[in-house]
Amino acid sequence: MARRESIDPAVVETLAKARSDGVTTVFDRASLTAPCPIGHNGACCSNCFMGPCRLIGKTDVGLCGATKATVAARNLAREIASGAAAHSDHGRDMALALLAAAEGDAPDYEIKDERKLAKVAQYLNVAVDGRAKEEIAKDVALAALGNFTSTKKEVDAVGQAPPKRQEIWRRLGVSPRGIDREIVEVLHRTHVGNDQDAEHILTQALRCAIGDGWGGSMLGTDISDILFGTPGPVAARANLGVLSEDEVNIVVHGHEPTLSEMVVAAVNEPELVEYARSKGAKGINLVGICCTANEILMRQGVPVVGNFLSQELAIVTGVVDAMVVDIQCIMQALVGVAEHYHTKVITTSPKARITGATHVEFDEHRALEIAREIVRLGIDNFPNRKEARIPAYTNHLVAGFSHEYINYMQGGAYRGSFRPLNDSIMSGRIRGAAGVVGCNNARVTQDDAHLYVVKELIKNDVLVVTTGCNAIACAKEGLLTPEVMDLAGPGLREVCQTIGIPPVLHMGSCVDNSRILTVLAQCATEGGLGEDISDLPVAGFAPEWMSEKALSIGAYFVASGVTTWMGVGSPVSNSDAVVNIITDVWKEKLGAAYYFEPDPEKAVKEALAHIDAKRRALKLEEYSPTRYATSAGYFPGDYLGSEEFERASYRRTQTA
Ligand code: BF8
Repeated sequence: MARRESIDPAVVETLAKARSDGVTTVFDRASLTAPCPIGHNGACCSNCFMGPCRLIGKTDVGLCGATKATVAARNLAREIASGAAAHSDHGRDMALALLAAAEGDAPDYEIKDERKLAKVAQYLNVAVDGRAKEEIAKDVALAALGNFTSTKKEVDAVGQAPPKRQEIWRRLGVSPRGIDREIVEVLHRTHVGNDQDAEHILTQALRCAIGDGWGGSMLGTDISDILFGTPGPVAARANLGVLSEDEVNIVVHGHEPTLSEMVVAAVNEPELVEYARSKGAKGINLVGICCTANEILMRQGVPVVGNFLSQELAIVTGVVDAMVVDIQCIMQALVGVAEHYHTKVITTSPKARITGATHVEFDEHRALEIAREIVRLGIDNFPNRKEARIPAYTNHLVAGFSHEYINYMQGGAYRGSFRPLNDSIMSGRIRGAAGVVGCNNARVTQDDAHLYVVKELIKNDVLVVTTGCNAIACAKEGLLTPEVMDLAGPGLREVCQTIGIPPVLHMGSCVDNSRILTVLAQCATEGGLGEDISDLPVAGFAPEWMSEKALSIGAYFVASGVTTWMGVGSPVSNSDAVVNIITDVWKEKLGAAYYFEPDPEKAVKEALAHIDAKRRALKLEEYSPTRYATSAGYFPGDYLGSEEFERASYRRTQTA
């Protein structure tokens, strides 16, 4: 039986259109090209030109003598470094934008959130009293940039972690000294003939990943909040049905909010709306894909077209007049797909061009002017539309759960804290919490594992926080709404109803996984759940990961004390020694393990057992699914009985 490609009906419908249009997409290429069986599990070493050496069969060392363990560890370390570089370079760009804004060189940006500015100033040791916000912002930007190139013992941002975690990092020698430095050191150590002890190599990979999560990514998130506002709940819609038949559709795709926020401003300008009308359109419809979508969804409520595997299909609808891309997760194939339709693919980053695309280079000093130019290109392209078909699928969602808002919603402006959440976990109303994040991967059914993991967790009273492409999968399925309470276990449901939140909280883009770190740090220091993140009954998941960024995120979750299950397959399974290091050895050293488990059902089972073990270690009430919210069988609202609940519960697709 052929593998099911996606469980998203909008994707299935549009994929059929692509095929009847003679257009090839990632789904077809996944059938045509199998993953390289040697590189896939860490058996290939291409670190010098004596190779690549294939450590398979009777060959268990490379020409230089590098063992299976060294090769698998070096490959994983390099992948983590690349992911950390991507997130952190994004963070650096946000710091440069803040600097330009503070110095008056980027007139279209402003310091929107002064409270956040003061908070970031505090952890970067920047004085605030009696100073103008521009002065503070300039010093914050310079201090942030200094964290990348720091020559100190450790970067300032790491001070956000619970004290006990910081001690562990110092003891193990993994506290990052400079965000850039740790990335460079991974590349240096993994050069031929250098660090050749798998555990030692992977210790440096941890240091690099911590520099990403608690450094580059955290700075990226925090500075975005300063410039564009800290998110609070917003309602929006998701899936291919958000595209419009009679308006100019501009799709922003990529990761950085600097340009996309300006596009939001431009499409609302009356002159441009009028210009769109002059071309026969009813208006301008701005929508997003991947993490730049998450950024402007979280702050502006801009609708989301889809996640990673939906990007080509947006063009296949025939109604995308401009697809505006910046950095990361943008398929080169977009240009070829666009040739079959009328879409203009516009690259904008000085760091990322695609042969055949139109390039309009973004410059934060002229941000709005460039955004207007890009929008005009889309409008000019509207009359070129040919045959179009938009699948009639959208779902409602609520997003915008920054850690600041989660704090606020548990007591308001004056009494906000993590106390109610901690209390709910301690009493067993909530069994634990999980971060479910990460990509789509064309080797597995799109969104299937994502939705299975999330639905199983909330059914078992585990509160879910989500980011990245998992968040978009949840949005498309309607899981980011209070209506989904029917699928939550009774204790979790009661808590969510009391606070007025869905059981699945959208916390933002992949860089915003740093928000999850902040929530974990606050839960650990609030009291009652131990003193460190590794004491908490929590788990991490990336059920459909594919990018190096996902590996870095997984590694910094583990380094922070969160046992994490990555789906799809293992990039290190060629070496039992490396598998042992990242699971048992790291569990011993860091209090958390890094698992690669392709079976999501097994992963959820293991994670629930892990959460229960953490509860026992904290001597908390034993979790019982029937203790809470069962008084006379009454649930406020029109909820399902247990039989219907079982029937409505998500069944994972069986794939052959
Ligand atoms: O940074 S989840 S496919 S879009 S890498 Fe990319 Fe993966 Fe999606 Fe966002 Ni994150």
